[in-house]
Amino acid sequence: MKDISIILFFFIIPMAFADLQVGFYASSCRNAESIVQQVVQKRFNRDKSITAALLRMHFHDCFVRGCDASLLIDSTKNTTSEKQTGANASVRGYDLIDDVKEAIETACPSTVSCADIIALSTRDAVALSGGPKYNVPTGRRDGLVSDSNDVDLPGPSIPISSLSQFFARKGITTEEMVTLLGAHTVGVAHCGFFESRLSSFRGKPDPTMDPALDSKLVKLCKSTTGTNDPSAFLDQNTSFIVDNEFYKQILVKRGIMQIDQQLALDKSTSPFVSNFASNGDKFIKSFATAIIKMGKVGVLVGKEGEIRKNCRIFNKRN
Ligand code: HEM
Ligand SMILES: *[C@@H]1O[C@H](CO)[C@@H](O)[C@H](O)[C@H]1NC(C)=O
Ligand SMILES: *[C@@H]1O[C@H](CO)[C@@H](O)[C@H](O)[C@H]1NC(C)=O
Ligand SMILES: CC(=O)N[C@H]1CO[C@H](CO)[C@@H](O)[C@@H]1O
Repeated sequence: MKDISIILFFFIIPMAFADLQVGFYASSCRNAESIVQQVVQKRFNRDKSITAALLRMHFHDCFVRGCDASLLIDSTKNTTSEKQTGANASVRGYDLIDDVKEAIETACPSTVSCADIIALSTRDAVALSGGPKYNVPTGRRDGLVSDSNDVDLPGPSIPISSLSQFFARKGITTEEMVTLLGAHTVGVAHCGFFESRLSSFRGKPDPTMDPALDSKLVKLCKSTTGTNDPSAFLDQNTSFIVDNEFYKQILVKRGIMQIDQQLALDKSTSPFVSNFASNGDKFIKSFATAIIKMGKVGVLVGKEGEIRKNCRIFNKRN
């Protein structure tokens, strides 16, 4: 009995807690991180919105089954994968991941996971956009399941208390949640996600929205048609820069989505918002720490999962 517990302790337990590590590919694929950086840089040069795309992709991947690239799997005739759901609708950047994967497979076949490619690409794009430069622990493995029924992400009108509970279930504190939502310092939201806040919809102004912003968004969303849903920058001032401007904007009622505006109003989150708004360096440092932590949620390591050859398709099994 004693022997068995010793065996369990030294072999099984360490496997279960096997952790990610910075430089995981240093010997197996020496250039992995520089290849990722080059492809991301190339894309960024012609499309600065790639940073927003990757941040959102990273979040949507990590908060369904864990950061296992399950989001990248395409649906088939028989299966509906994660990306094919309302919540994920409009997650973009899949083609950038394909480009990185192709470059990496050429250098080191079947070595670098798609899950790590998401984390590394996001890191590089954030740095290019004025955000923090940080080391990303790697060693994630790619998941073997992608099912649209697993997707249970909150919408933009969820109350803050429920939002905190949602993040707490993944081990993320309320302060870290406020930090992660600082990702809304880049990128856009389509009218469909904030229209219900507008005076045109409510018949009267929303007292939590700057009237000038309301007028601007009413005009924008008027042009909505069946297939065309216009979008607004989530950070109305420095829309392509990863900085603390998002927090300053919500303090002056210029948040686009309800969830963003509520961060500045709810007692449980407003102190963090004020703090980040007045301390840009603190936000930048905290954002790096929070993204690294998000990137560890529910990861597969060791011999779990697989290293996909094509990020959109599970490897063939015999
Ligand atoms: C549970 C909390 C969150 C909710 C309800 C939420 C909701 C949304 C919604 C509705 C959009 C607009 C999508 C569109 O119109 O295409 C959006 C965009 C975005 N979200 Fe969030 N979000 C949350 C948390 C996060 C987190 C944690 C991150 C990253 C760390 C993130 C990053 C982004 C980015 C960068 C965009 C812009 C995407 C683009 O330009 O394509 N969000 N979010
Ligand atoms: C789809 O489902 C059918 C019937 O269950 C099965 O015969 C077929 O092999 C499946 N195709 C794929 C691509 O999984
Ligand atoms: C926009 O951001 C810049 C740089 O952070 C700041 O100096 C300026 O006051 C901001 N303007 C508005 C209208 O918020
Ligand atoms: C990229 C992608 O597959 N998006 C899907 C998200 O969900 C909507 C609604 O279910 C689909 O129409 C999109 O194709």
